[in-house]
Amino acid sequence: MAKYMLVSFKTCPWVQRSAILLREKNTAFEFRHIEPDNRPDWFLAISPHKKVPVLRIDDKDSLFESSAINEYLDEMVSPQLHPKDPIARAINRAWTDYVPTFASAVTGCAYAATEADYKKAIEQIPGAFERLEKALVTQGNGPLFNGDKYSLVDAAYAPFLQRYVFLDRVKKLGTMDKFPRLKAWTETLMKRASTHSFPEAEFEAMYRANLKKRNSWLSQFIDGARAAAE
Ligand SMILES: N[C@@H](CCC(=O)N[C@@H](CS)C(=O)NCC(=O)O)C(=O)O
Repeated sequence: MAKYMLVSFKTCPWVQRSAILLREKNTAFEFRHIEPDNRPDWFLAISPHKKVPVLRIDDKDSLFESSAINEYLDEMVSPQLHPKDPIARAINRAWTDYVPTFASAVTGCAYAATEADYKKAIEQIPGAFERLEKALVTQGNGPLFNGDKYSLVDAAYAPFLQRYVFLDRVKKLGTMDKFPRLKAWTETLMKRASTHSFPEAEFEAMYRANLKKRNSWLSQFIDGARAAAE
């Protein structure tokens, strides 16, 4: 069994995707958290873009980019979660490739500096949700992306669906209520132990602290809003 170290910033959603996969595969790993503002030289030497995640294997090889890491882990560690059927696999891969666009549509409002920018940012959310809702309906009845079997697509979206839930608690958006399959999928993933790298209330508090520090328009609402995971 290989020795894995996952290099991380505590609240990074891209790291979380790989941590989720390692947990889904019951694979032991060292979770090494570093500070974004103080990236050590040993990390800079193994991360070509200076980004997390990096998966260090047997103190020898270093992989970067969460999708590449997750595909590698899926090839190396059973059970294989990517579908065996080539068509299903290509469709899964295509939906995983949509995550960066989905993530910026759904969490972009957290970075808006003014109320006008916030309003413009939240206009992006229904379109992104609708695309995913249609994909979920095409895929079947859930509760996961491919039905009963957990997949790389579930691991890829879980961190971003979780952040939408956090943002909705800071200032009510309510957009997900209009997309029942997406809502059910999100609830399933939020309940799943593998989604969580930290106790839920602790993690939501970390997320809120980052949002507050960012001083975006949304930051002003944090103190008044209750975190449901508390
Ligand atoms: N496409 C990358 C994104 C990774 C990423 O953006 N990581 C952020 C932290 S959440 C990072 O390391 N940012 C540091 C930087 O941009 O300098 C992946 O999927 O791994």
